[in-house]
Amino acid sequence: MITEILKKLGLIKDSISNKDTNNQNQLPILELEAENSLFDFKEVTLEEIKQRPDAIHDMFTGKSDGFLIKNFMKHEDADVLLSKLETIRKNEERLAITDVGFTYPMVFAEYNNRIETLPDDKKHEAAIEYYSEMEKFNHSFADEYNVDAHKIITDFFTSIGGGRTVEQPEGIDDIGRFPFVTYRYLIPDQGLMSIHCANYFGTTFKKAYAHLNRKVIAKNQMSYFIMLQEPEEGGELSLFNFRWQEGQTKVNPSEDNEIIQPDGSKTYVQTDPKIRKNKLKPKKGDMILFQGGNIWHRVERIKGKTPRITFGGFLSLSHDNKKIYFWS
Ligand SMILES: O=C(O)CCC(=O)C(=O)O
Repeated sequence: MITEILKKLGLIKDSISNKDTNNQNQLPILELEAENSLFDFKEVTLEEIKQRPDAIHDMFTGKSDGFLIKNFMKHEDADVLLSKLETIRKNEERLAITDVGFTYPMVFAEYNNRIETLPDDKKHEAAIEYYSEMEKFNHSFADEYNVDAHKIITDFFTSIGGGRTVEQPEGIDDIGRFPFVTYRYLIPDQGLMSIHCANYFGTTFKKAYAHLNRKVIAKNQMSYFIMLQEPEEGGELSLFNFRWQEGQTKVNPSEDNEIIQPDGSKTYVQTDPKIRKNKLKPKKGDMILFQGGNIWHRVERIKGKTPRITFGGFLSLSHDNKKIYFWS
């Protein structure tokens, strides 16, 4: 069930499909990396990005595409978060398990999709339970996880938030909050996140996004993630010189090659000679913050024995432009 939902959300794909071929009669993948940077994407230190006090708004409006922030998190803190995750994993504490790994806690869109399967008279109660629990997760994170990641990330987004306040969106009936983060664990030789962008999810899974849209301008939302554990090989973030257009879709969320255009024509990212990508390879402790709403992107398949583990979510502005919301 959870696997199906994550497949629907495109966070996982069938492990048997698309290893080294695309779906055009099994042609070899020709996907090419550009030699130059295709984006206004900067590698910066924490001090350097703080010289851009409205960096979040700049990404939202398209003035900038993103940043790789070196050494955002101390290795000791990343290790503490990893060891806590290991305990959670061993105890199998409500992991959102997929055929390529798991997320923890459950991402809001997945939870909302699960709620849709409940009888009508149970939906509201279940939503309230989720947002209340997630508010507790946010508040107790420092004590439970021994790293105040909630404050570290909030303070950082405040420093580049153009004077806006920074918080999590409120839940249904303003009860509880969205989770501020999720761990994303991808297992070796299977883990990948097939090509996606948040605007695609937002328009494809309207029900799951309905409440979020009331609070947040979800269109052109940004993504953030911190690399906690690098895989031996693969797992790069590929950004394609291919942007979201209203009406684009995929045959299913786990599709990794074919994008259906608004006029019904098809673009094959793996073989289209006009399409290029930049691959970004964050190191442990680095944060990537980018315009994941409209840049089609993929987390490349992992190789080797080490799982890839990231810690991240999404961010955008409130409708009155006074707040930055971040959630997962
Ligand atoms: O957590 C990650 O590594 C990838 C994040 C991503 O693809 C996204 O935020 O859309």
